[in-house]
Amino acid sequence: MLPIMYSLQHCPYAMRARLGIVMAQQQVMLRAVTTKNKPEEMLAASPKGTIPVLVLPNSRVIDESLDIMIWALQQNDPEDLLHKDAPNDLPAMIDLVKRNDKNFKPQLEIYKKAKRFHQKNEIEERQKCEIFIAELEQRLTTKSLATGGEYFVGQKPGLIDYALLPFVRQFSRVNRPWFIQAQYPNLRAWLEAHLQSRNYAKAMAKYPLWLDEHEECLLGGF
Ligand SMILES: N[C@@H](CCC(=O)N[C@@H](CS)C(=O)NCC(=O)O)C(=O)O
Repeated sequence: MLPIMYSLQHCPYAMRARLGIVMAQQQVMLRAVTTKNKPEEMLAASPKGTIPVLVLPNSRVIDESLDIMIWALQQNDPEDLLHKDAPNDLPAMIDLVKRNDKNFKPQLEIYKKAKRFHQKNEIEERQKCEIFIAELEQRLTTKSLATGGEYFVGQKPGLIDYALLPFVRQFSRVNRPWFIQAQYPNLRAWLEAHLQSRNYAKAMAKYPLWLDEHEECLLGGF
């Protein structure tokens, strides 16, 4: 029996969880849902009603996207995204993900809204987002000079890349003409490389809605 994962196509948290599953080469049965029509089965497993939700065959429920990633990579981590030989890296990665979720993501929502409704505060709200974006750019640049590689934490790519990818992508798409010429060349190159990768394509494969067709589909595995 495979784990079941409730997922939402463009939700950045669900994207993060799917990326974790793909990078860990795990297999789950994916149930594509919408926020307007959450399945009873999902709410019974996780009454707080956020997506993604992973239900393991032993009935354990994991309903935080970062925890789903960590669970998947603890099963199998072929690219050592948990950096097992550098014990300080995982706490540093988790800390950065938490700052993304707690500070950057809410500010990103304000920026998106300002742009969508042509509010006067678009630039001001974008600049608040840029505090985090500039930190990411700086991390890539510093690492690049020191080690010849471009990493957020430690000496190689990690869980952090996949945990932040959907959010940086959202930011880049709010005002694309601006982002393309903004002073974040390393972050732009990092983003482009990921968006063109096979793993990203796998994690973004489209599934029919589970409620409509009661059809669940396999995600991950090789
Ligand atoms: N902290 C949660 C956040 C997940 C989350 O907020 N997902 C959104 C969709 S992108 C959601 O389910 N919102 C509830 C709703 O819209 O009803 C996680 O990391 O999994």
